[in-house]
Amino acid sequence: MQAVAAELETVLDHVLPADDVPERPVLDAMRYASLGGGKRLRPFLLLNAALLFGVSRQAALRAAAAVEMVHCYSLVHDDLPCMDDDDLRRGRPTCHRQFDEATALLAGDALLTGAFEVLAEEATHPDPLVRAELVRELALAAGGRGMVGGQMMDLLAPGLDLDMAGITRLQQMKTGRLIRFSCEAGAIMGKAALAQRHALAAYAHDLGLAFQIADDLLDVEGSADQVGKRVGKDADAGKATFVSLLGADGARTQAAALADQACAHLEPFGDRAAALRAVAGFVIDRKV
Ligand code: GRG
Repeated sequence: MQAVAAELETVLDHVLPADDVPERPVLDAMRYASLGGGKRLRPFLLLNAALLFGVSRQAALRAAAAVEMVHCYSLVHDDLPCMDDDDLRRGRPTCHRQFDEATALLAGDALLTGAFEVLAEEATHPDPLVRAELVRELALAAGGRGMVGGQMMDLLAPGLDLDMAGITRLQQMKTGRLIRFSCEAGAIMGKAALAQRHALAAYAHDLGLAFQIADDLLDVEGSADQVGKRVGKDADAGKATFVSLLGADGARTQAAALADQACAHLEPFGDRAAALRAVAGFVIDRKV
């Protein structure tokens, strides 16, 4: 993952504008929010899924940069005073703390739109139909029926009294859809057979839920120093989570079962999917 993170850094540095122009603060804020931090899980998934189908590494890294730009936008907006109102992200001041609220809002907007610019460029894929499908699928994953819809449910959650089915739906939209896009994008770029794409989508579905359960556990059991962001947020906000419904041990057992199930979906790819299998273990054992 560190090796992918280093490669991604170079691509992000290249695609993110850095001009000495009057509007420079927003460009600086975009770079601040997306360079030099994060686990780069989604880029790792995208790259390794793409490599299964012989996609060029450079092209896959561009699509990986696009998905990370959307992820970083979501973190910037999620941290704003009108959302979670957080001061710490990736172990550093949040974007609106480092700059100001308006600049952070605009930086998030520009990261989101910039992601589609990157996907639409020929260097990402020679086939315009593939580029169009990447754009459409990322829009679906990030929009009102995906991440944004999940975030809306999350804001409403303290008043919703969600059960397991409700929390699962919320999390699948809020974090799961972007993870699923990351895995499916590799199949789209490699023009994979539908069955192979479905196998990756099923893997991503289970991995995304395992990832979210681990996130809920870190929110309860981790420290801000360790995780790089404020913890205890869900309990403070009175939100039901996988941990509040299943208990910490029950949540750990469920995350492990989901990680195993995720790996089982990779069976058609044999040993070539070793990196994707390994990341399922990382996702549930992670400390950040
Ligand atoms: C504001 C439109 C909008 C959406 C925000 C994804 C999201 C929706 C908010 C993030 C808040 C959050 C802590 C969600 C829990 C799971 C999650 C996405 C954690 C952060 O992702 P990581 O752990 O972060 O991959 P790094 O920093 O490693 O990239």
